This record gives sequence, C-alpha cells and structure tokens, in this order.
Amino acid sequence: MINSAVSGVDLPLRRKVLGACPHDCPDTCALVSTVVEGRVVRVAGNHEHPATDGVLCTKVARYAERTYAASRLLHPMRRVGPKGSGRFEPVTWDRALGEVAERLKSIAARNPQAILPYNYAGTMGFVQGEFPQRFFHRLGASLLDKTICASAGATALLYTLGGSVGMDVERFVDAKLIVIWGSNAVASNLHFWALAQEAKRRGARLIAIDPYRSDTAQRCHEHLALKPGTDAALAFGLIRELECKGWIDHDYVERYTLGAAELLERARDYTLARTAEICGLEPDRIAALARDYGTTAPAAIRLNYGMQRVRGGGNAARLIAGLPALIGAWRHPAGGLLLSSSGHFPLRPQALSRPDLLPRDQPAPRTINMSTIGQALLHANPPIEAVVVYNANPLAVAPHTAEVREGFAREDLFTVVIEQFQTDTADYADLLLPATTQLEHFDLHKSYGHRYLVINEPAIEPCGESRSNARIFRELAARMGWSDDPLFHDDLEVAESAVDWSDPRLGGARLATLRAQGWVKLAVPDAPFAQGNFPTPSGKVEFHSARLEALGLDPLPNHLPPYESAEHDPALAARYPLSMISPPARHFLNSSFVNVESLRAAEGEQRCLLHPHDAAARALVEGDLVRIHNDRGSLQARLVVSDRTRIGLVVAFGIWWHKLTRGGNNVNAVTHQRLTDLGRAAAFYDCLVEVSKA
Ligand SMILES: Nc1nc2c(c(=O)[nH]1)N[C@H]1C(S)=C(S)[C@@H](COP(=O)(O)OP(=O)(O)OC[C@H]3O[C@@H](n4cnc5c(=O)[nH]c(N)nc54)[C@H](O)[C@@H]3O)O[C@H]1N2
Ligand SMILES: Nc1nc2c(c(=O)[nH]1)N[C@H]1C(S)=C(S)[C@@H](COP(=O)(O)OP(=O)(O)OC[C@H]3O[C@@H](n4cnc5c(=O)[nH]c(N)nc54)[C@H](O)[C@@H]3O)O[C@H]1N2
Ligand SMILES: [Mo]
Repeated sequence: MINSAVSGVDLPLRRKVLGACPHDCPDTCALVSTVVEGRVVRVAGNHEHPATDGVLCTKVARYAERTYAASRLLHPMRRVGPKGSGRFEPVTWDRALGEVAERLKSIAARNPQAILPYNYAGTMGFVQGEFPQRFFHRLGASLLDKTICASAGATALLYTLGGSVGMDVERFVDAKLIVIWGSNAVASNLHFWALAQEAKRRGARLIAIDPYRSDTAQRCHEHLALKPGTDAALAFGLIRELECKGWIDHDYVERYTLGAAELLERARDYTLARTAEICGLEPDRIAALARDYGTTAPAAIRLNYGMQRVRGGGNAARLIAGLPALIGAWRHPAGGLLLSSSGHFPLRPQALSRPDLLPRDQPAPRTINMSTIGQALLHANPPIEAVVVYNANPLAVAPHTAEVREGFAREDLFTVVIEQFQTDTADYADLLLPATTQLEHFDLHKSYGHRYLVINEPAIEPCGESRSNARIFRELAARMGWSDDPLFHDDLEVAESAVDWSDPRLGGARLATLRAQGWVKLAVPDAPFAQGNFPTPSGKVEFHSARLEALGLDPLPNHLPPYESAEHDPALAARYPLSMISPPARHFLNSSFVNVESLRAAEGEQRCLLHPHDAAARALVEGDLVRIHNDRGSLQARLVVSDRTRIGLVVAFGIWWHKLTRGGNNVNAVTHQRLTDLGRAAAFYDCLVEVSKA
C-alpha cells in the first residue's frame, strides 16, 4: 500500500510514502520510504519507476542514517566564537528570524544589492530549491550566476542544439555503440550505467573517453586516456577522419545543420598525428574510434560534465554535441547524444522565481558569479555586506579555498546559513538555521538525466525544530513586513506554478496525478531530431552560431588549451608539472554525505592517484601521505600509485569537508577562479600542481 503523509490525519502504523531523491545527480530516483510509528525505517528505490528500477546508490540507501544522524542541526543557533570556529549557542526561532530580518532590512535600506543569496543544488526541488528566490527578488538583492557545475556544457548545448535536449536515457539499451565521454557513470550516473550494461549484453560496444581509468572506463571495451582539456582536439581529429573516410551522412548534414563546410575546414588541421600529439594518444586508437563511430548504427554518446571543467570546456562540448549530426545518428531513437534532459520539461521558471517582484524603483540588480565567490566577497564593489547560504556548501565546493575562506571570515560580513549539518560553511555563520531533509518536506522534481517529473511527499514530521527552506522564507517575508501574495504561497501552490500543465508533453497530468502515481513521464516523440526540428533559431544543428558571432565570439567551435598547461603557460608548467583533476569520490555527492560516518569510512581518506613513473621520480611510494600544492595552497592526501592514471596526471578525489581531512584542506585549496570559455563556469580540472611527501 502506498499513501502520502498528511499531518493530522489518522495514519496506519506502517506506511509507505512516495518520494524523490533531491540530490544533484542525473538519476533523480523515485523513492519509497517505509515509516513505522512516525519513523523512517527504510528508504528504497521504487520498483515501479522505470528509471529507478528499484535500485538506489549506496549513499541514498543510507538516507535514514543521514536524516537521524546525531550531528543533524536541530535548533537555530547564533555564533559565539570567532568566525570559522564553529562555536554557537542555541536561540529561539523567533529571535533568529527577527535578527535576520532586522539586519537585512537595515542593509537593504542603504543598498539591497549588498545582500547576496548563495544557493545551489543541495536539493533540486522546485519548492525547497527555487521558491526562496522570490524573497530575494522582492528584496532586490544581487542575483547569483549559477555556474558552479553545468553552465559551460549547458551554454554549449544552447548554441549548438538549441537547449538541454537529447536522447531518452532509456533508449541507450538499443544502441550498438555507446561512447561514455567524460563521465564516471558507475559512480555518478548509476542508472544510466545499468542501461549501458544491458546494451553491452545485447552486443553494444562501450568506449570511455577519460584521462584516467575510472571504475567506468575499466568496464568498457575501449578506453582512450586523453590529456585533460584536450577533448576539442580529439573531436576535431574524429571529424577530419570521418570526412576522409567518407563516413559523413551528407544528406542529414545538408538538410539539418548549419556551417558544416566551415567546421570541416577547421578540422582539416587535425591530422591523426597532430591530434594524437595534442591529446597524448596513439594515432591508430583515434582512427579506430572514428571507424567505430562512423560505421556503427545506432551510435550514442553519453556526454557528462567532467570534460567541461576546463578553459575550453564549452567549445569542446559544442564540438562533441555536433558529432551525432555529422553521422546522422539522430535518425535513430537509440542514436544521438545525451548531456542533459532538462530542456524537455515544460517549465515556467518565471512563474516559479517571480522576477516581477523586483523593486520597480531601483535599477536591475547586479549579478555575482558563484564560481568566483572568493573574489566577490573580497573585492565586489559595492561590497557584499550580507550573504544568505542555503542548499550549498561554498567553503568546500568553490574554487580557491584560501580566498573563499578569507571572504567568509570578514568580520563585517553578515552570514546566514540554512543547513541540515554543520558544514565548513556553517562554521562561518552568524546565524545557523536548521533545515528539514527530503523525508520531512514536500517537493516536486524534474531530472537532468531522464524524462520524469517525480513527486516527494513528506514521510515524517520535521526533526527537532528544523523547518523547510520554503517555510523559513515565508516567515522571513512576513517579518520584512511584506504582503505580496507569491511570497506566501504554500508548497502545493509553488509546485503548481513550476510546470506548464497544459503542455501536451504532460498528457493531461496534473499535480494530483503526480501525488497519486509518484511520477509522470514526458511524452516526447521517438527520435525527435530525425528531421531536424532542433530548438535553435534555424531549427538546425548550428556548427556556425550567428548568436555567438553577434556576441563578438568565434561563431565556430575551437580547441583552447587549458589555462594551466604547457601550451598556454610554459613557465607555470615548469614549476608545477602535474595536471590535477578532482572528480567526485564514489561515496560522496559533492560535499554531501562526507559527514555520514559509514560512507566516510567506506571512502577511507582523502586519496590521490599518481602514475608509478611520477611517483618514482619523486621517491614516493604507495600509502605515503603526500602534499599536493601550488601557489594557491595545498592539501594532504593518501597516495595510491597506479597506472590507472596517465603520466603527468594527479587524480585527487573530492569533495571532502575541509575539516574532516587530515591537514584541513580539500582539493579546492589548489583550484583557481578563472572561468570557462562559455557559461562563465568554474574550471576545476584545469589545474597544475606539484606533489611531494607531506
Ligand atoms: N557519486 C556521485 N555521483 C554524482 C556526484 C558526486 O559527487 N558523487 N556529482 C553529481 C553532479 S553535481 C554532477 S554535475 C554529475 C556529473 O558528474 P561528472 O562531472 O560527469 O562527474 P563524473 O561522473 O565523475 O565524470 C567525470 C569524469 O570526467 C573525467 N574527466 C576529467 N577531466 C576530463 C577531461 O578533460 N576530458 C574528459 N573526457 N574527461 C575528463 C573524470 O576523470 C571523471 O571520470 O554527477 C552527479 N553524480
Ligand atoms: N574541485 C572540485 N570542486 C567541485 C566539483 C568538482 O568536481 N571538483 N564539482 C562541482 C559541482 S559539479 C557542483 S554541482 C558543486 C556542488 O556544490 P553544492 O551544490 O554546494 O553541493 P554540496 O556540496 O552537496 O552541498 C549542498 C548542501 O546543501 C545542503 N542541503 C541539502 N538539502 C537541503 C535543504 O533542503 N535545505 C537546505 N537549507 N540545505 C540543504 C546539504 O546538507 C549540503 O551541505 O561543487 C562543485 N565543486
Ligand atoms: Mo554538478
């Protein structure tokens, strides 16, 4: 039996409640929580939801452990020690909200733009994630440019395919070739991996493109271990080879693409030899990849965000997004590419976040880039005087920790953190407010990896005095003295507003349908781009983008070597000869779950991989505690000596809480705040370091 939790109604002792995993992951699983006498005893994947198929990752399978952890924040608190010390005393909600409202009011009276909301995807729900923006719009606060994760790739898709659209993940089972490009799906996209395995059983060939032999690359038929940040060159090399060998689908290209002739022209410089040189690969491996891709149908690419976290990441994603059109892969339901499925959802972002609430008597607010929060807190003009953090842990996840830390340590900065746990960021709060988890609040979710809307009903009452984000911002709005209706919508009204329910893709489903069934799949035709119909201005795949040209940018994609590479900065590379990438550790989700003891124990310590050749050159051995360092800072990690990584490449796993590492620093101690070519994103994997014995 499945029913929803509604407070105040007579409930059976043992119930099952429909939920959605709120975390920043393409899989957005449908959950079933078993509640016995008001306590969640089990969180499982919903067997009836096709994309979840009854399977959860090890992290979310432990959701009850996380929710009931002794370290949950259960009461509002006020800082007593110095910033960053993490010393607090309890206060009442009444005092805490009163103080927050008073401080924000007095700053806003001078300049509301001195206030900044900082939030990301701690929860991806419309209600607990997006509704709070109404408050900040009404306030006239600075806007936040949400670039920390996906904006380089999303911008690339926008200018190439017209939006975050692509294959239905469920069709990968029918592909005959699957290229897994910049994605460790075993760790970060488990349900896609299950489908790829099924395709493999049905005879598909799996190829991974990743600088190191990840758990995923290890299980593919082929693995091309290119140098980080050279994907655009590899794509050019493939394009040239496709042309030379006559594997281009000229009919598709002529009808449904723009600028192919110019693209092929640019690709002509990328001979196999030159491409191999740039990428650090063997020429015949590139030729073989081109042959597989050019001669197997249906061919599908699972592109992920790993490859876009470098200077040229946007251009590289643009080139890769263009590949399926060149071979006509979009003709097949099981062909094409998937980076993100977000663009298929009929959403109403303005109805959700209500920019119409912005004060009319003031200039439009400035925008602060979250990827350079360190610089912004130290140097923005006019200065940031207050920051309200929710659904995010910038101290741990933003690049160049030393500056982020210095920024949050400013005595004149008023900091509010709304959190479930006392994270690194929480330690810098003036007021720390306890938030509910997904088991305790209502929400509605889209997904960026599949095509279902998924509902989340609260399974239990809030733990301790915790309150949902939505409730906290409604109460703050009242204390600001505001009366605008949208600031006080209840959770159901907010969820209603997020979706265009009249869109045919929903087939007549309403919020009530979701609450009864748990999810709804969007009706998108099979092979939607078989005859073009891309959501670009031209309706075609735009190799040449008039929109980029109008912005004064290169209308065609190009290969841009990483900022921190021998090609771009030889002097720096002489001092710091090793590239470092910092992909997620399997047992963590960004910095979430690092504090769940069983998961942290499974992960062990902050670790890094170094090739035997590089280890020997530094007289380092397996198990050494090493220092990874550059001019920006350093961190300590336990060394794993392995040929799973390339010569010249350090793989350091993230994202630990600084305070839970040996030495007190995670990978972002050494990353920088320079931005990607498109989308103004963080270039986390564009980073030179040296490694020595700690
Ligand atoms: N377990 C777990 N799952 C997660 C997350 C997590 O932290 N933990 N994070 C979630 C989030 S926020 C996101 S955005 C998604 C997406 O997550 P992604 O960013 O796709 O991360 P990964 O799946 O680790 O894949 C990144 C892979 O790209 C490789 N890579 C690094 N640099 C390059 C490069 O220059 N070129 C190429 N070709 N590959 C490169 C890395 O070695 C790594 O194996 O995953 C989500 N899922
Ligand atoms: N070096 C390096 N840095 C990276 C990356 C990398 O690969 N390498 N990956 C980047 C990527 S892809 C991303 S997406 C970012 C992620 O950065 P963030 O979005 O900041 O993700 P998390 O670190 O998971 O922090 C989310 C926080 O939100 C809290 N939270 C969850 N639900 C709620 C809620 O309902 N209410 C409130 N108030 N809080 C809640 C959680 O407890 C958690 O502390 O990090 C980026 N940083
Ligand atoms: Mo992300």
